[in-house]
Order: sequence, then C-alpha cells, then structure tokens
Amino acid sequence: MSTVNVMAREIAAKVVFYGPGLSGKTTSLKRIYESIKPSLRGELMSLPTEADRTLFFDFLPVRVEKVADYALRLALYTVPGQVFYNATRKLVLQGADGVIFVADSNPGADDSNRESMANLEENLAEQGIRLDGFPLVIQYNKRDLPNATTLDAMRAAVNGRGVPEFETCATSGEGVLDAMKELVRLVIRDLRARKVVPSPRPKRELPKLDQPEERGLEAKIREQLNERPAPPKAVLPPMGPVATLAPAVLVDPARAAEVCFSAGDYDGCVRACSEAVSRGLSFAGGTERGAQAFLLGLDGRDVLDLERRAASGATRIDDAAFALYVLAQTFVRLADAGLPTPQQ
Ligand SMILES: Nc1nc2c(ncn2[C@@H]2O[C@H](COP(=O)(O)OP(=O)(O)OP(=O)(O)O)[C@@H](O)[C@H]2O)c(=O)[nH]1
Ligand SMILES: [Mg+2]
Repeated sequence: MSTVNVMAREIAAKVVFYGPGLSGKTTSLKRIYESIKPSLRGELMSLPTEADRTLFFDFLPVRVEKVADYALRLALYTVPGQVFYNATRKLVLQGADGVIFVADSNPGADDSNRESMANLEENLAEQGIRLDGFPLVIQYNKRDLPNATTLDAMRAAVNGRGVPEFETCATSGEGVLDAMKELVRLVIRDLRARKVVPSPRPKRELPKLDQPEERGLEAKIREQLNERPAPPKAVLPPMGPVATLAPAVLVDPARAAEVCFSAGDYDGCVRACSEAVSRGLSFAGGTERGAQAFLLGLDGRDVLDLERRAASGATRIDDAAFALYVLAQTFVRLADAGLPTPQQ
C-alpha cells in the first residue's frame, strides 16, 4: 500500500514478485540487490527453507532517487511460489502497488505458469483489485535454457492482456532491471492517476508588470491556495500484512511491530512481536508457553527462539523479520483454531 509523506516529500510503494515455484523470483531479487548502489538499498532479507525455497517472503527496501519532487522508497517482496503456501502469498500481496510476474521458461512449467497467473488474479480480486489496469509486467525467465518454451507459447499461457514483457535470465541478471524499471514507471503512473502522488508543482508565473492592481487580498489568497498541490489525504500508518491477520485485540500491537520494522527499529519490532505472541498464546489457556504453542499447532521452538531474541536485545533485520513471521503464524493458528478473528 503506497503512503505519501508530504513533509519529507517521500512516497513508499510495495512491489511483489509473483509466479510459480522455482521460476526465479528470489534470484531476480538477489540480482536487483547486487545491482543497486549500497547507499540506495537496505539489507536483503530472505527466509528460505533448507532446500532454498522461499518459506515466507524475501524482502528488499530500495530507494529510487527522485520522482518528480519526491523520493520514492520501494519495498520489494517475493512470494513463495509453492502451491500450498497460498495463505502466505495472500498476506504478502496485501496492499501491493505493482507486481512483477516471473514465468518459468522450463518446458513443463506451462501449467504452473498459467495456474500461478490465475492465482494472482484471484488473490488480487479478494482485495477488490482487478488485474486489468493494475501495474503488472512479466518476466519470461530462464531464457538461457537450451530447450526453453517458445515465446509465443509463454505469451499464450500468461500474457493474454498484452502487458509489458521481458525475456530474462535471473542467474546472469539479464533483463531483470529493465522489467523492474518498467514496473516502477507503471506504478508511478498509477499513483498519479489515483492522485496518491500530487502532480509536479506548477511553476509560478511572475506577475506581469502591466497588470492592473485590481486584485485584493482575498483574490491573492485564493490564487495562492489554487497554486498549491491538492492537500494530501490523511496518511495513517499503513496496515501491514501481519496486522491484517490479527484478531481485533491484537491489531494495535501488530501494527506497532510493523511500524517499528518500517522505521528500522528492529529491537522494538522484536519486543512488540514477542509481547503480541504471548498475548495470542494466552487465548489457548494455561500459562506454559510450550503447551500453548502445541495446542495451537505452532512450532514451540520458534516461540522460544522469539522470546530469546526479545530478551537479548536483538537489533538485526532478520531477527525482526523472524519475529513478524512467528507473529503471523500465531494469528493464522488462532484463526484456524476458531479463536478470536480480525472481525471479533
Ligand atoms: N537456468 C536458469 N536457472 C535459473 C534462472 N533463474 C533462477 N534459476 C534457478 O532456478 C532455481 C529456483 O530459483 P529461485 O529464485 O529460488 O525460485 P523462486 O521463484 O524464488 O522459487 P520459490 O521460492 O520456491 O517460489 C534456482 O536453482 C535458480 O538458480 C534463470 O534465469 N536461468
Ligand atoms: Mg523464492
């Protein structure tokens, strides 16, 4: 979800790499990380399984120097492509401003490409977003494979809409930045169309010397007001993916954790998550953490690990990401167990 900080003249937008399992989303994000000046990017955060498959999401904050008068901050995410992680995909997709769809040119990936595009459309529709007109570009990835599926077949599988498309090889990086740049262009165009980004400030014309001095103070004030960009909409701290899952009583602590994360206060984020997880676990009854986690079907080791990180004054981004991950899992398990849901 984009936010605009008018005082700091800064826009924040969320971009998600989507696509079937093993299509090259994480590899694309790694190439972007490597090709951006360190001063313009944060740390790349990845939560892979032992087999290097994305478990929750990868995350990379990036600053694009200037768009009109504004600095643009992008939060780049990848979703886990494996079919059974759809709940996580929905979570990561929440509030996205644009999507880079990474299709796999591996022969045999035709159906999974098609299904993943349909899944994207479905998950966006649940957020009330139609894919038509939504900022979207497609990477036809793994073009280096000698037996790559033909472009026509790839197009027929995933690009019925004719959105901008790029042949890429994420392992070498070819085409990845071009796709990213085009998506950024589409996101900015969309933010402008939705009036999230004010139009560039009009240049003031110098008063003409021969103009009669008939305009009073009121007219001058009105003119000043008209010359200013439209007042920005009130900007609430955005509800991030984890807070969206929270039962009503834990929305505020979850939001606090997300705000700390965005502000780079990783220690605060870990402590807020740990507190919210303990409160969530208490819904399961009893007081013993392990038993509560077991009852909810949570991994007790994760819960204990979170407590340990909170107690040790953790400061790293991956501690905070892990904390948000455990908190999201807690909310999902609470909802599965029929304990308080976000509507309650
Ligand atoms: N030949 C070739 N291999 C690629 C390319 N891009 C990625 N790969 C390989 O494909 C495998 C999967 O890549 P990932 O980037 O982890 O795929 P992913 O889409 O993030 O997968 P999930 O996280 O499971 O959804 C890795 O072994 C990559 O090295 C490419 O352009 N060409
Ligand atoms: Mg991945």
